[in-house]
Amino acid sequence: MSWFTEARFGLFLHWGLYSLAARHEWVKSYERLDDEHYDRYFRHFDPDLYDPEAWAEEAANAGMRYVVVTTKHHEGFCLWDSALTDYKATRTPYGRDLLAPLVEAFRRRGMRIGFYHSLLDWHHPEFPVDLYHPQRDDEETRAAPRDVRKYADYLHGQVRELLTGYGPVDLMWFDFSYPGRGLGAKGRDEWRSRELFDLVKELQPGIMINNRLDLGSGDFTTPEQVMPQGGTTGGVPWESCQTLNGSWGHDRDNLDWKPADLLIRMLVDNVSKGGNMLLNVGPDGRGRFGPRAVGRLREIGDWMSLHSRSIHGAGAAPGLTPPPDCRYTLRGDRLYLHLFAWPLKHVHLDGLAGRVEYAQFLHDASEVQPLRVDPAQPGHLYLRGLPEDTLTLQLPVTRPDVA
Ligand code: JFZ
Repeated sequence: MSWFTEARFGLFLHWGLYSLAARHEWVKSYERLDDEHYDRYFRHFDPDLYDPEAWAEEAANAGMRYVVVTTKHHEGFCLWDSALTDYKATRTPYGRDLLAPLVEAFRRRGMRIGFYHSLLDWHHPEFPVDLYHPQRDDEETRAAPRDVRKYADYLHGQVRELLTGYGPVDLMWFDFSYPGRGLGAKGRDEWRSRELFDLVKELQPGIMINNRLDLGSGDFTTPEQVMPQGGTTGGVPWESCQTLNGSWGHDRDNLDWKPADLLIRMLVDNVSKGGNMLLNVGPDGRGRFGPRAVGRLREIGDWMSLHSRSIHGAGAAPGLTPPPDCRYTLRGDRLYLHLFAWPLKHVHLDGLAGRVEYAQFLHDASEVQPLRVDPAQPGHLYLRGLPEDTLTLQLPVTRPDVA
């Protein structure tokens, strides 16, 4: 599983019928759309511009090393040609399997493959109504009780298909459990999580499974849209999943886009705490990433082309505290200092005096000289009195890596 902590940066893909509604992947639940209404997205699903090679290229250029794709989200629609349902891409106007070409394209780029699979299913007739379900508790549902065991059989059967039909799968991302949360609560008993976990490991012995099966931490944990403080997962690998704009599915009118420099700082912050970042793109109904997503991926890629050595294979620097607005990442014996804000002329590094052989900027390999306090120089008066173990580096007034 060392590939996972080596990779540090992955692409999350949320793509399904909700991409046509283009107002959040929870639209069916939020707006309580019934099956008949929601069916319009199924009947009009035809992503004619779908080009997984182009997606894989954008991801690779951004420095991403793995992909996690929604094989099925809560709406129940399947991107692959499942034998267990007709609610799948092959029965839409598009008429073809979407998953196999995606897996091939990303594999060809050397990327690891992850499958997101929703435990919730708002389409399956045996999935018991619960507080999230678009069809809430009513006379009709009480008259025709649903059998969660039958749904779990379907769930296990589909996972078997996914893990036998697409070659090696590196990661399984189940979503999500809500045990003991009122009407229709679901967790390990309903999903038969232990049995499912064992099935996954039997079919793909090398696979990593996330922590949302209600079985404890899993092989890795998945804090969502927050920045963990680090050191809090007790040594379990972790990955924070993040959106570009607060929504996972394509969300046309959303204007809450994070700028690329923030996304880069988020990535650095994750790695400095020993975690991964899984950054989401919600492709649109024609199968495109959209200009705002592409713009950000390319800006991240520009940065990664010069700085990926501080990300891939890097992690936290135990025992070292960076200056304010800075982060450390450590890779072997190389320590990387990330300056989120540019200080005036000097940066003071506690505890590093005598421990650094040589310092340079990463983007152009130019030397960064340490400051040696010269008692004869009046300007240095103000720098005296720094702790003995502090290493002070001299910086240009202007950040050198920008035009
Ligand atoms: C879930 C999904 O509902 C959502 O649509 C998206 O796919 C996201 C990646 O995962 O959302 C969750 C799941 C779990 C929690 C919060 C949001 N949680 O445990 O707090």
